[in-house]
Amino acid sequence: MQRHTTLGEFIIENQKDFPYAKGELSALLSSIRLAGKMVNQEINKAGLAEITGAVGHENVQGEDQMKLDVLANDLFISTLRSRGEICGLGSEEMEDFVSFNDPIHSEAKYVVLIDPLDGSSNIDVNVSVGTIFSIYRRISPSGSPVQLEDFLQPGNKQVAAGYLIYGTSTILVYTTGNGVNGFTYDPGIGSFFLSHPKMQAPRDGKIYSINEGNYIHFPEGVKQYIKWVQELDEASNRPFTSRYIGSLVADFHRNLTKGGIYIYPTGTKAPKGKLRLLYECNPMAFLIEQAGGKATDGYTRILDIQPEELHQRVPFFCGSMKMVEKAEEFMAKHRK
Ligand code: P6P
Repeated sequence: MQRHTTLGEFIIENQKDFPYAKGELSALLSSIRLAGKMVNQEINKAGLAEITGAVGHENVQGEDQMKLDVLANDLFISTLRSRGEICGLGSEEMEDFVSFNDPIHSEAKYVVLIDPLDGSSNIDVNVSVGTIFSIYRRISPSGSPVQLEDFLQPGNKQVAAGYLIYGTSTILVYTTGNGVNGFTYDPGIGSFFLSHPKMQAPRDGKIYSINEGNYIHFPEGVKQYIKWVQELDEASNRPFTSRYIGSLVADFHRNLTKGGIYIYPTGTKAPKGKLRLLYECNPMAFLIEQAGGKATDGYTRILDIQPEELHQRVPFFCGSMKMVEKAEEFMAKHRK
């Protein structure tokens, strides 16, 4: 009987894709795989285990911190730390990065940036949520404590990035710069199996994802783009379809699969945009480019932006190449 390749087998078969690696990628991705299984388990029983809802205080982002946010954050930190492959970690849930300074970890070559549970406000209403991760080689001297500069690298220096989507099924999607592959979790066996090989974003599409409730706050270019997608023009498949889940990983995964564009622009409520450059936009930008799509801040390639702070926010236009290019045309035309 023909069976699918497991994630572990795939990583080993493609170990050569991870430069200078002696199994570090395997260890790193297998720790993410393990943590993903544990988070998946907690999410699936969230309603029963009194772990839904807010913990009663805000996180560094000024957002209500959900119990599962904290749990997911702790699970990823402990699992990533246990494999000894990273010297530090930055997370949406923590103001500062964590430095692993013991002799084993301080010699490790990699740092990880993570949004442990993106879209967590949706958990209580049983909507898909996700984990987003981004991996860099450290640039500070090996053996020394990790530095902020190790995390403030432009996205074009990422060595791997991916996400887990905890939805109708749990899927892990990642890239090491040699294409994008997706693995579906089989809870009965406890393994991830290759289900989406060599993912490619359709070059064009007709789904747009944006929170139109913020319309009055949008820059003129975005307003004009929304007007354009809503015009009747059969030759260009318009009006487009609006789909906005309120969970980046879910909207991104649908657009990657079917074609589409996700936009979170600046606005008076979010002067620099809402999404965080380091652990949301950069990993998603790496993935979408590897899948033939595009990601910018409306003007500049996301992966070329030089980060200045750990929780920096940027505007985000991401998805099918032709759709992002069209939105950029409106942004350029109406640029102040
Ligand atoms: P809004 C979740 O908090 C998140 O970071 C993304 O997952 C999601 O796309 C976006 O914010 C939703 O933001 O302002 O539309 O509710």
